[in-house]
Amino acid sequence: MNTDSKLEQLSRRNFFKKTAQYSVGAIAAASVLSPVTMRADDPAIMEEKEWGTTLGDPVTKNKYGMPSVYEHNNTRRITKLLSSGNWQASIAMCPIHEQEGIITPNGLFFSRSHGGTAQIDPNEHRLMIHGLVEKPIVLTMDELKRYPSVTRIHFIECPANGGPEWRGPQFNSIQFAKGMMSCAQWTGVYVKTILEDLGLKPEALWMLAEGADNSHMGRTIPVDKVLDDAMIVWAQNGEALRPEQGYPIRILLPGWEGNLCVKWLNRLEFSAEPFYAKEETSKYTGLLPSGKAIQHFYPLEVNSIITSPCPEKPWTDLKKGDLVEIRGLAWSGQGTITGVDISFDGGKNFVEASLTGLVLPKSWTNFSYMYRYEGKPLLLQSRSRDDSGNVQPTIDQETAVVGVEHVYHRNSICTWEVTAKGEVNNVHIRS
Ligand SMILES: Nc1nc2c(c(=O)[nH]1)N[C@H]1C(S)=C(S)[C@@H](COP(=O)(O)O)O[C@H]1N2
Ligand SMILES: [Mo]
Repeated sequence: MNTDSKLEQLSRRNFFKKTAQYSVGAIAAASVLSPVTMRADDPAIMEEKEWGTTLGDPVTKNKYGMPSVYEHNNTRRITKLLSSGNWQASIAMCPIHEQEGIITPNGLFFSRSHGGTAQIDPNEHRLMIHGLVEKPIVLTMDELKRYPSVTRIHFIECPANGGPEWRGPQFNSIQFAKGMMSCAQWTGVYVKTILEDLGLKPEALWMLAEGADNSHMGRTIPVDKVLDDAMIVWAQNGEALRPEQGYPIRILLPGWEGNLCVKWLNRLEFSAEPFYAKEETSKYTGLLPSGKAIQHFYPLEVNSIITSPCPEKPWTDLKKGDLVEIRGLAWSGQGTITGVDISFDGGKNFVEASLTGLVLPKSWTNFSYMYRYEGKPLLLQSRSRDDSGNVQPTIDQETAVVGVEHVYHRNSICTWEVTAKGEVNNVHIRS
């Protein structure tokens, strides 16, 4: 059998399987989609507009291009509720409801720092690599960039993303409830490549990464992860890192807690024993209902969120019978997304969404489902799975294991309540 007919058979099989599962307002995959009402007599098409009758801006206007002024609402956002009393040790949340595709524009990447955004002169900056290596070294930024480079797409997520909501919804906003994450294409060098040159001693089991910013934030990372896929990155989406992301360099631990990805990186120290930075002994652990805590849990679990509709993108303009695309993001720090299911009734029944665009390990992945709007109240959910066999848990499943004092690593299924008017609210479903 040739590949084409095999594919055809497969898709037919999926088609029948899916149509059998379809419930409320679902669209058969083979039907012709016509999401807009046909209208060929819109007079706006005939109007002569100002931008068509006068000259546009000269190319000298923006040496560094900016978004259209009409996109002024698409910004990072801050709230006093998520700052520790000052705007230096704080967080600016990513507008993930405006996200198209899987690459977050650099100016919208979420930004979290403990001591403000350092403005570093790259000529003055150095990276020291020392401890249990044969050949300790201090590198300038130019020297670092002489090592062979790699380019990879990965998300960064603060493990506290969604953390304020363990006990119940706090924000009727996707940006504040889930915007402590972003995804970018990173360019840099694998730490293992540099270590081949420097020679890692066999006793080395841990690596301390430390930043040059005011917080001098340090995190200790198991050497296995370092030798797997840890990168020192200097570029983000085709240009130098932004200051907010750690210019001139940061460490990237794909799929692991965002706080391990030390920005403004200037020291890596290899050791036999973990050298815990002071915040690591009390913070970044997982408190369990028993009173015990998990000290080491670094990879972020399988997760997903519907970005359209959401509280910021309601369905209030839709009419009964309209076709609408449900869109969202799925990601896992433990592998590649293999599928996403959508529920309209708070998790009782599910149908399968399609994954659209690039499907990459430890990266955001887009999903889509065409839905016939019925103007009825819904409890919308997405549930993702990955190729390590993980399935996104319900709130009950998650809290049964980790309780509600846990703060970090919240990955349970989110629910949007869609009202009869098409408004969207952040709600929690518990049995
Ligand atoms: N040097 C340094 N690195 C740091 C931090 C910091 O305050 N200082 N914050 C960490 C935290 S808590 C997170 S979640 C990520 C956020 O990365 P971003 O600001 O690029 O989104 O950076 C981490 N790296
Ligand atoms: Mo964080």
